[in-house]
Amino acid sequence: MEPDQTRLYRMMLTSRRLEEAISKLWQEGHISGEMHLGIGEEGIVAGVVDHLSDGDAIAADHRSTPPLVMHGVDLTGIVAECLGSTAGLGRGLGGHMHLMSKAHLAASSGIVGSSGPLACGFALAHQHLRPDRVAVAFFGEGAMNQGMLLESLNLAGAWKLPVLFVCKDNGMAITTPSERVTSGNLIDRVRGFGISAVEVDGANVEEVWHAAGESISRARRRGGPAFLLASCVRPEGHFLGDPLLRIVRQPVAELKDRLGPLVRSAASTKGAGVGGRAASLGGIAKMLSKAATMRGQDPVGRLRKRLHIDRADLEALETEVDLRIHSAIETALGSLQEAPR
Ligand SMILES: Cc1ncc(C[n+]2csc(CCOP(=O)(O)OP(=O)(O)O)c2C)c(N)n1
Repeated sequence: MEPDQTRLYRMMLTSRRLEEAISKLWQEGHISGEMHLGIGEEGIVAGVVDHLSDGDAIAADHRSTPPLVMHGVDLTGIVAECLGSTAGLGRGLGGHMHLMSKAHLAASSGIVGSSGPLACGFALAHQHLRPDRVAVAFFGEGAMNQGMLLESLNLAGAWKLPVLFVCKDNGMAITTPSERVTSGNLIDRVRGFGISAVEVDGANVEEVWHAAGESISRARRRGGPAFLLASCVRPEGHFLGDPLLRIVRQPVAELKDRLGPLVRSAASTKGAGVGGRAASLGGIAKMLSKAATMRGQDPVGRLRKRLHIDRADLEALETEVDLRIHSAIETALGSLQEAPR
């Protein structure tokens, strides 16, 4: 069986356009605090969520907008929650890192690794109450070094819980390259728990779709948990306003005020030795060049090029998505006036 490319594209584009609109609201000062986007992860999320239906559960991380959007949660409720409006999914109390919808069995948390135990809880309930339903946990590769996630893998394996663990691997946990803090190989680590583990190109939604489909249908047949390691790149860095990316995009303007402190710290006799400082600067340079090469890996753009669809139908689809997003943003902003906190 092959995926419905147009449906996947609609899911991914809706999430992308909504997050772009949320990014604009953040830049304009409508949203306070940090803002983590899932831009760049849409191929992974769509390839998994397309297999879910009513009664299946989602446990998401701090980048929870894409899974909730693609699982059919109300767009206005999501935006309103980001804005802190009482019309939000959690009455504006949780913000973007704590999006949830009881009706969709979807919840998220900013505590790194917590989607593991949350998904296991959903899956344990499924085993007792909804035997053919599954739970999906989304998390970054940084979470793979969190105790609670490893405990979840262990229990899921021991109890044959119907969970799909989806690790979105961008190789970086804020500014820590994951390879520096991760021992061994993640696929081997997970197989050590007796769980089937597969590696996929997360920018190729069809590849994710096939791998996720197999794992999810096995879990539905009581075949136990599975793990997907899906690579991705995130063009907006860790959060909006990421200083490393600002330097890549506007080196002259951004380095103007930073050059002095950088030179002073390099010349200082205190702190790490010359070798240690050179290694840190090398690490930063590596991160910058990685950020600069992110553009060719866009899952949405890659799928658009492969779509078998008439030009007019594609334009109609994109216009429809834009109108939907526009309406959600306007309604969410309007809710601030109607019921201010
Ligand atoms: C338990 C816990 N420790 C630390 C943090 C701070 N923190 C927020 S995001 C993040 C990095 C997570 O990296 P990863 O899991 O790879 O996800 P990514 O942000 O790259 O998507 C950290 C350390 C946190 N929120 N929770």
